[in-house]
Amino acid sequence: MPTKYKLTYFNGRGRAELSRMIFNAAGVKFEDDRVEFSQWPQLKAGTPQGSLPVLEIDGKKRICQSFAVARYLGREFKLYGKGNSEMVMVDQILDTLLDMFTPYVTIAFGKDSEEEKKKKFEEFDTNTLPTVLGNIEKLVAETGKKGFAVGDSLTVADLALYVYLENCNALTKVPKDKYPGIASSLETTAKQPKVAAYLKTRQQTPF
Ligand SMILES: N[C@@H](CCC(=O)N[C@@H](CS)C(=O)NCC(=O)O)C(=O)O
Repeated sequence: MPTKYKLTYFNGRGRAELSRMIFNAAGVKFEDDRVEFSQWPQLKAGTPQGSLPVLEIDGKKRICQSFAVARYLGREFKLYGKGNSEMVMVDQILDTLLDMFTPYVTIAFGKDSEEEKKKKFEEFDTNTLPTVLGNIEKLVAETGKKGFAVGDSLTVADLALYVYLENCNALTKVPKDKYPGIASSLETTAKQPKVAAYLKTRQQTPF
């Protein structure tokens, strides 16, 4: 019997989209369980850490923390690099993306006025984004080949670059002359047949 996966999250890309992309890139079926905000107060206490996403495996084992879930799936489906030296490159790219996503979420979901948020997003685009892209570009230059971020085949690093740049409204803010490795990874990832099919048919949500 194939393993039964259920991924529970809200109806948005957010912190679950990387795992959804991994399932789709690997061609592995899963239940894409999306809960309404109105259901959440009743469900919260029953989750391992009071937060989503949660991955349930065969109706028993439950895993929380979005990056732990993505890493688990990436390793299960052989999308996490070949050997420890590629795996640590994938890890570094994922953790560097958090250096960008964490401040972005703080602005987007913070209590500032719209005017204040606009200023903070400008500051994000001027400082945070180029710093993170510069750091990731150096990592990609170390081991990326054939348009992939790490090694010579698709990994969770490529999928995470696509998902988290999209989440930070930055997919179009990666000029090829400045960040050739990242720009190539984004292009190569979107062209993978299973990923392309998913991107075409997935639910469209604002976040
Ligand atoms: N570090 C956690 C953060 C999880 C998290 O904050 N999830 C949010 C949605 S993006 C949530 O569950 N919010 C509802 C709540 O905290 O009650 C992860 O990456 O999974």
